[in-house]
Amino acid sequence: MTLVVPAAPYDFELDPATTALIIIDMQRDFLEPGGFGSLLGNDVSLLQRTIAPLQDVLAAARASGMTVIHTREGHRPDLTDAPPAKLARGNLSCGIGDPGPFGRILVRGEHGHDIIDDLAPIDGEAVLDKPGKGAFYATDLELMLRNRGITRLIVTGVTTEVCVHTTVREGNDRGFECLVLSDCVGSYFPEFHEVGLKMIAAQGGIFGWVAPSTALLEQLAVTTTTTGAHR
Ligand code: C5J
Repeated sequence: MTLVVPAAPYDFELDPATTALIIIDMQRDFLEPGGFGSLLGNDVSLLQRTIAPLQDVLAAARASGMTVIHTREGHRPDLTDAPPAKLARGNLSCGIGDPGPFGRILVRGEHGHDIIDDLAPIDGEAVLDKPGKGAFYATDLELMLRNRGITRLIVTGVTTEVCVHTTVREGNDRGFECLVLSDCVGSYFPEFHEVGLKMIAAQGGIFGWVAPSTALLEQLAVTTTTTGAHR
């Protein structure tokens, strides 16, 4: 079943059976007060505004049978997968691997590294640990998507101009059609968020499409009420 979502720069067509919802890095250390993000002086409320719309999208995606993939940015406890340049960047007194308020910063298995309770994955949803900003770099994301016949991505999460943008660019170069939901992505820097979204849809959709979550939800509601879940 093809759904037509009004979007910029033009309608985005998708079939839930061949589309994946990608939820980027909705981790405690980025979103919760007192975590790594706020330790760096950021206002985490700018990211928290994405949670409620993303909960609605996640529920609708689950109901439609869409593939759901959650990502987490972080590293092995021995940091062997963290480039020295990434560890050194920023000259931080409390950076990656150091003990932080929610455990070691961006280290797998630590409380702060995990996904916030409001968007906790359920059985059957892949959780993809990524060492970089992009979800395709040094992960098996492309393999999972191709094996499932996925051609389109709904991209959500944080932060707009960093991990979301990098993932959209990586996906676009691999031939995936990406729709970014404007209210389900967020940045500590509102101006980067705004311009980041414009960059995606500019030039006829140079990296992809942008739409508010309501535009997708209205279409998904039609499928679930008329046909029930797809799979
Ligand atoms: C950052 C991310 N900003 N998930 N990570 O370092 O965007």
